[in-house]
Amino acid sequence: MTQFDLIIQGGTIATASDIFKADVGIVGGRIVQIGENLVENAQAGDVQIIDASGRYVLPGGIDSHVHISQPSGEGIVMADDFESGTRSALFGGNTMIMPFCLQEKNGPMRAALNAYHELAEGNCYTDVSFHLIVSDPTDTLLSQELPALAADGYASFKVFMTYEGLRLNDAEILKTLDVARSTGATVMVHCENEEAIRFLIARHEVAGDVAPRAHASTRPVAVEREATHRALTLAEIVDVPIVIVHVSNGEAMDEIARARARGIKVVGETCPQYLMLTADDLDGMDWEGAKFVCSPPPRDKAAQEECWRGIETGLFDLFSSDHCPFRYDDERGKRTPKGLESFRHIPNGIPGVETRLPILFSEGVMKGRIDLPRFVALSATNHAKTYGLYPEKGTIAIGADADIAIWDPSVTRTIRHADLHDGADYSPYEGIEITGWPTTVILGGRVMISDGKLVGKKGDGAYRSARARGAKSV
Ligand code: DUC
Ligand code: ZN
Ligand code: ZN
Repeated sequence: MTQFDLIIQGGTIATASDIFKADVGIVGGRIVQIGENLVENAQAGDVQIIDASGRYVLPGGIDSHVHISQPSGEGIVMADDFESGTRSALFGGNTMIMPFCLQEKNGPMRAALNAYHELAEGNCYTDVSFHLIVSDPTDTLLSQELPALAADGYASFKVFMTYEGLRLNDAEILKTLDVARSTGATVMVHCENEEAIRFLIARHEVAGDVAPRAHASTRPVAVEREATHRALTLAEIVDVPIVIVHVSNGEAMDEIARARARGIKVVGETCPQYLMLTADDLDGMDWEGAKFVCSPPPRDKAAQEECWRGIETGLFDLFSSDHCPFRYDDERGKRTPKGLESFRHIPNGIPGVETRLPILFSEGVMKGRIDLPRFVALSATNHAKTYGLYPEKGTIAIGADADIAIWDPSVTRTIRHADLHDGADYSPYEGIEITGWPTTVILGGRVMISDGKLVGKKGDGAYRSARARGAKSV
């Protein structure tokens, strides 16, 4: 007989492969038993019991693409720090997020990482792990820092093909991919052709076309398709797996499918904005379109359907929020004075860490587009597998961390920013009707949200290191 700390009783469990009814027994923050009648067979004692009948017991969400407290240019401040960002994530059914640590130009990555750890330390409501944004691939970074960091569990790098001061050229991307190949790290790529964007921006500004809508017209599908093809080709040349992040349309998806057919290992990611928003949302009055400025931009209804097809068929492995929050009514956010003069200065990114999973559950599972195992794969399991956290994270199995979200499919809610918990002042998904919400969230065996109420504490979440590909779990 086992003395459990916590038993989740009578729920329907889903993993990325199965759905079954069983109880979950937890000891010391881990799942130790999955079976029938655990309460009846448990050793008497001080055990907490959660009745999950009528609800789904799912792995806590892992959002592997989130921006928190990231330096975003002069006079611009991100709306979330680790406290508000992880709190919001938790309310959205997540038990782990993976934000980005940005290397300063001419700066060592370690220094940026130490500063980032300091921001997170003691402030998190979920577990966190970090990706490293490579902005300055010096010889020292490539030959010494990144290999050492990958060995220390910082095993995913992000590179940008766009943005002044951030983008890498092809030679630099090749070198970074090569480090990933030798260290087993994973490279995430933001695919947009910077030269083409600059050309289009200049053309729009000359024509006086400077409102937020021009953000979408200067970053058309072709810009993303070309860069996606190029990134995949560079990975093919180096012979290393690659993650194509925030894919927004069918043409970029076709590039991924063709690359896979050539034998390239590609992980594809899409996000809620490409299922729920279109470029028309950038048309808002009084600069309100700025609320929807993100890159790549939302496309059209046909592209939304293509992205749904990728979700349904398995072309996409990851569904992430790309939460990158700026306040709207704020001169340090979307209404920065320079941004009011031209769309190209509007901070890029939208909030969504809390609404990612409710949107996928409601629009995907409840509307019959995907089943629960696919929801689990897209929301947690594949993130853990891609970034070296599986099987401790991302599944419900004996020995796994007891990171669990209990979903009530009968709850209906309308998304209102006033009800969310991030630091922004709007939601791009305001007014969308949702069916199903995570009502109880458990992190490492500790109940953090109970029937919709926060009962966990800041600091209950902690940094978790990942493993490079091929490294063994200890
Ligand atoms: N890319 C991201 O991944 N997030 C926000 C902004 C961007 O361009
Ligand atoms: Zn990006
Ligand atoms: Zn992002």
